[in-house]
Amino acid sequence: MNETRRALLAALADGSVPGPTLAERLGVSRAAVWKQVDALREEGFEIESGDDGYRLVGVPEYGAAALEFGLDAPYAVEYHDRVASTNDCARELAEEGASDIVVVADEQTGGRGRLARRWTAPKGGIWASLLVRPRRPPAEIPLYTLAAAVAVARASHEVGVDARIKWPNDVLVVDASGRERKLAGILTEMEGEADRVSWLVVGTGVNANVDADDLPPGATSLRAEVGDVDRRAFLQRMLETFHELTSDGANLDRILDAWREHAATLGRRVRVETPGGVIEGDAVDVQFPGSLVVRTDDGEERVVHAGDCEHLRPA
Ligand code: BT5
Repeated sequence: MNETRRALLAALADGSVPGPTLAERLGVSRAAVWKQVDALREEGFEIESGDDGYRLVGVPEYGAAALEFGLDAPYAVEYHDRVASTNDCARELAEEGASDIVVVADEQTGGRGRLARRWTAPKGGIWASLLVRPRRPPAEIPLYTLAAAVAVARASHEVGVDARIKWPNDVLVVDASGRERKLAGILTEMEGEADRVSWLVVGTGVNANVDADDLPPGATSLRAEVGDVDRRAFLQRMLETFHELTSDGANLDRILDAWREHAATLGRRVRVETPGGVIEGDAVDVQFPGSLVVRTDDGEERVVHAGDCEHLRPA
């Protein structure tokens, strides 16, 4: 969105404003104000013009301008109806030098999971990849992935879905019989040198307003759990939580506390496939920078940095 349009929306957020006042505040001509009002109407904003000036009466359901409007986090939005993978778009933007931008799509035709797995991403989901450049060493990046999982869990709670996190970053819904279904997944990609990240892309996929039948077996959606949600509000909430947990100067340890609050894995018997072999035992904690602590049957505590985790029934 261009700066004038953004400023215009911000000015209209508080109520009616006469055209001349808008022109003055924005430092543009009255004709330029009309032009931007027209452009906003075309994007789906409902703006009435009456005796007391212009008034914003409706915000579009989804899209770049809708997502940026009222977002309490310093991210710009790039929106596509359909794209291969929002992570690929965000990587391209990274290579062009961009930052603090989230690429959002209604549908992905080549969605990616971790380790070259496929991610099914039909229309109606929340498919979003945030590009940031944290001034942190690459070793701390797992914390950012955990923060994204916390962001999904919190936004889910707000729409009435008791979502829990499976280490490191699958978001699940557990039913009364203990069966787990995957609601969301996160794919983090980065480039950097040993002591500093150059760019980081956190790609989050949430099965939002999607039929469970259109997803792989073992998946669920917000629609299946509670009915359709306001994707704009949900994604804004996610971005705000992520920013709050990771903004520069923030104490990154609190990400771990927030993660523990929503964890499904802690206290469970787990089997983790790591690059170095399989580890089985009880998951006792998560520790900086996002590693899982597993107590094996011989009483030893193993610290697992990466791997695929399976929840087992209690031994
Ligand atoms: C993940 O991988 O869970 C990471 C998914 C990240 C998706 C987002 S969407 C926005 C951004 N753009 C992208 O291209 N990707 C990111 P992983 O832990 O490897 O899980 C992948 C596995 O989950 C697959 O092998 C399937 O078994 C299952 N799966 C695929 N699509 C799913 C879906 N929509 N919901 C639930 N499970 C799914």
